[in-house]
Amino acid sequence: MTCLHDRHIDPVILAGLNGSNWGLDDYVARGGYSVLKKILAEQTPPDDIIADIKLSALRGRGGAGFPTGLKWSFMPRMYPGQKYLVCNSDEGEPGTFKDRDILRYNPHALIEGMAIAAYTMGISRGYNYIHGEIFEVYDIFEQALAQARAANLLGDNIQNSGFNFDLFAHHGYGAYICGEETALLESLEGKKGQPRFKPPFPASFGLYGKPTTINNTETFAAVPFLLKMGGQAYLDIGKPNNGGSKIFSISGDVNLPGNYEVPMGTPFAKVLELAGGMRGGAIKAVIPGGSSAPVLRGEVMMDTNMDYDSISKAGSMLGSGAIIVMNDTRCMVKSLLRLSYFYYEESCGQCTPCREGTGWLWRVVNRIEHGKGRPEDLDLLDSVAGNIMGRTICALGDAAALPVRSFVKNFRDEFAHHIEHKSCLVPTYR
Ligand code: L3W
Ligand code: SF4
Repeated sequence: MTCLHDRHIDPVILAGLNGSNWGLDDYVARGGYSVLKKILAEQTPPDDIIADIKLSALRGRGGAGFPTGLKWSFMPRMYPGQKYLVCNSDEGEPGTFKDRDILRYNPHALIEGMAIAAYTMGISRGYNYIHGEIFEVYDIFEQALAQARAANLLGDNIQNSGFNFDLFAHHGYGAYICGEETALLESLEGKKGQPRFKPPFPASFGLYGKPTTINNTETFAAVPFLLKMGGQAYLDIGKPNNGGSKIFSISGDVNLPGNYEVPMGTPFAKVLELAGGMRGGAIKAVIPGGSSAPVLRGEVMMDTNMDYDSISKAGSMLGSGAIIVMNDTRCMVKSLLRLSYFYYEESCGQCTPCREGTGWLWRVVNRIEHGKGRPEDLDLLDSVAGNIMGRTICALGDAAALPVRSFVKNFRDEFAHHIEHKSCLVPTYR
């Protein structure tokens, strides 16, 4: 089944989904598992696989954009004990809804990608941690695992190659912070999901203290296609340092919100066009990479391409590729109020700047929105945000501070109007 709102060009990860089934037969009919079978039959040297992935410039699709080949090369090869492979399907970033579609429509691409990763890094056990509020896709993934086991694509002596790898699904409970990789590991171990200090990184101290490689769902799902076409061809889909295609989840004031898989480096204007263009007003603001990424003015985005380097040059982050579009009827104070509350609510409370600062930010934005703002509040917001950034255990602190700073910087007139006139500069706001 395909979501009516999904429209794709040059699809790779979401390939073959329109009208096709997520099951094993359809995946195999589309050429699925051929890369894993070839690697196992030929006993491809792991270094060759890592070299191809490095060449492709595949970067982590969960938010940080860390080079995947480099991450895989961190895994100690000769480690005598258990090593783990973990997929982060704990998709919870406001605006992001791509990983659930991979699990819903193409779960075998993820399983094949993880099996290839496990072979490459010499890992025999893996987990897929799935966000607790997504039920339907959890069941689909469990069924896909059962299909793969029955076809000897998981388990012992896969395809008579001597390679063993089993993979299990784990359902979280819906806490946003468990998408942070070390909080996810704590939760997977059965503990409270709170981030650990890094370093040590999971590559050396991961699940149960063992070497662990964690990648995002979309990253693993890209691997079979990448290796089938070769690293150079995959790189050529995108642009240098930003290889391949990327799924963008586009939401907000557009006519056709949904997931769009396009080559990395596609102009934002083209993605907006695929999503049916603006709805209900002219473009005013865009958050280009999930709610943790700084908001940009619409006119800046209309001149920007969707890849890590271009978005970073424009002053924001590509993040997980969630594009939130706002038209000129939206009040930026009210929009920030909702985001601030989210981070306040989701802070795990371990570190003081985040625990206290996120609530402080929310309270100040709340009083501005409700006509009780003070002239000094804009400087106060900047100061509180600045005192959170870089002083916390995990990235949630920065993620709470960055939207505040960027909303106030790019739409200061709206905040000042709220404070001075006790009313909204956007009277048509719904
Ligand atoms: C070994 C080193 N490993 C880095 C690994 C590290 C991790 C990856 C990236 O935050 C961002 C955050 C959110 N030796 C290493 C090393 N690694 N140096 O590389 O690490 P890092 O620290 O750059 O990022 P992170 O802590 O993973 C992720 C942003 O993504 N974000 C979040 C979206 C969340 C979702 C969701 O729904 N759950 O999508 C969106 O923008 O703010 O900045 O694996 O171990 N020397
Ligand atoms: Fe918890 Fe916030 Fe500290 Fe992250 S920054 S560990 S969410 S208190």
